[in-house]
Amino acid sequence: MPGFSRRQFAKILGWTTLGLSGATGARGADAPADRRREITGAPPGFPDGFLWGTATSSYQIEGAVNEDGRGPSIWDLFARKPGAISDWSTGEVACDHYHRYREDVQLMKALGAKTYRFSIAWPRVFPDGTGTPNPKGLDFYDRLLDELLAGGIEPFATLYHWDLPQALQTRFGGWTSRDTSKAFADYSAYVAGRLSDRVKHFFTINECSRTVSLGHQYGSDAPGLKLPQAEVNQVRHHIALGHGLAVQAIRAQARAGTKVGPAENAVSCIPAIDTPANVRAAEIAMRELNAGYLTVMMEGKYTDAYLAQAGNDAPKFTPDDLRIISSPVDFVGLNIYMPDHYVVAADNGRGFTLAPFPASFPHMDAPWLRFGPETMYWTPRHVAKLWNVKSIYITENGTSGTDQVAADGGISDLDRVMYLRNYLAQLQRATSEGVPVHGYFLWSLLDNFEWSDGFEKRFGLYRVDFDTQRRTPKLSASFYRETIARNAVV
Ligand code: GCO
Repeated sequence: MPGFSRRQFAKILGWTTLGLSGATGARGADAPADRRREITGAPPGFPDGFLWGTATSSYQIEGAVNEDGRGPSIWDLFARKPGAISDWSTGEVACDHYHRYREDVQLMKALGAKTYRFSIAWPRVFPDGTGTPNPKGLDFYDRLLDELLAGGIEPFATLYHWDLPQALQTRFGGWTSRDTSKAFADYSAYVAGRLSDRVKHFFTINECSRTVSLGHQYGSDAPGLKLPQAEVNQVRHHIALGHGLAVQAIRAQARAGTKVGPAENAVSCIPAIDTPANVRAAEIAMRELNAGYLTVMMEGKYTDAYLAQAGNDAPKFTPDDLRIISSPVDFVGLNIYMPDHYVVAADNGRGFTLAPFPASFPHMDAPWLRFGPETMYWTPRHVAKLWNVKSIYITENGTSGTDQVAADGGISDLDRVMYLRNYLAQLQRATSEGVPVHGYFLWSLLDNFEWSDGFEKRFGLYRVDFDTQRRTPKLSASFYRETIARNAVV
């Protein structure tokens, strides 16, 4: 290529320090941020100390549903209902992680991951939901934590990732009753008291919003209810209350320095075109459309518009409930997969309108999973700005794909690599502008039981053959290892 030095040429193509040298994987002191900028012109990557990890949840990977005194969860019963799961599977065995966790921690180490987000199965700890804890209920997590810490991987634990003890559903109607909010706080206090010697970060409830809508409104997730609107709103309130009570209970029981916050899939609102008026409109929309979740947790009140729209169906609550729900948190966890809305400023009393999606808007392997990487920039930016949040974790992000195993055994999941590269570039944009995102948990380490999609949707960096339980790294595992090693997307 006459006229260009190899380095200039690399810069034009956007190649990286590692691409130039042909090295694979090692970041080391020879690729500091300023050198990367000098060579590639790229932004300086992620902040030092950024926590890279993967995420999973108990019912989706553990299996062993009848071992060591575990009680049934609402998902055990729901998955057995004919037709509830598209391939008629259950999480009875899933990834058999309960027995293979040592191997799985090795997979995390092979990625160079610094952290891991997993969830604790409430029905292992309290098979009846409340009362006397199962003496063996935390043994598995004790072993897992020791293995993680020995491998230099920092554990982040979610207390509720939807596997409610069935006993509470039967006894109280689950989250339709505030007794479940209280039971959740008691369980959280017990777990935090026992595990906070090793777990320094707890997430209370994973995706309140999905458990409300799919579990209690549309019936496609456990417990499979289709409640009238007023009861749906009451369930939403009880779940938010459960979060707040758990925050307080953890603060009372855990060792000093333990941190706690929610892991929510906030409704994401993106300026349709990036103008100051649309950005402001997107912030207003973000606050309104999350009124029953993050907004009430952060502000301690339901917005006027939320209550007006709910009318007679508005949840019943006391001022004390709102104080509890808004107990101060140490961070906000955000599950970010797709853009929910593109927003345009409007002079309509609300301040915004939502632009309709054309049928041709791109999406990934699942119809719900729109491809809109900019949500990874705007969502944490809005959360930080609206509520002055000082610490954010991306608690989930990833995509399913139609992964195929080639004759040589390789899995060339280029669509997942493309998705991750673009979303992470937007996250890098956010952190380089000072949005306080401190870590990222890729969903997921392994292909797993994808709720009502059973094993038909695969989200893992590692393919799981569910007949043999063999794990095989996909191309995206190499991509993620490189990203972690460089602490940058280029
Ligand atoms: C959710 C859950 C995960 C899913 C993942 C992919 O957000 O639905 O937290 O359990 O498996 O999001 O759909």
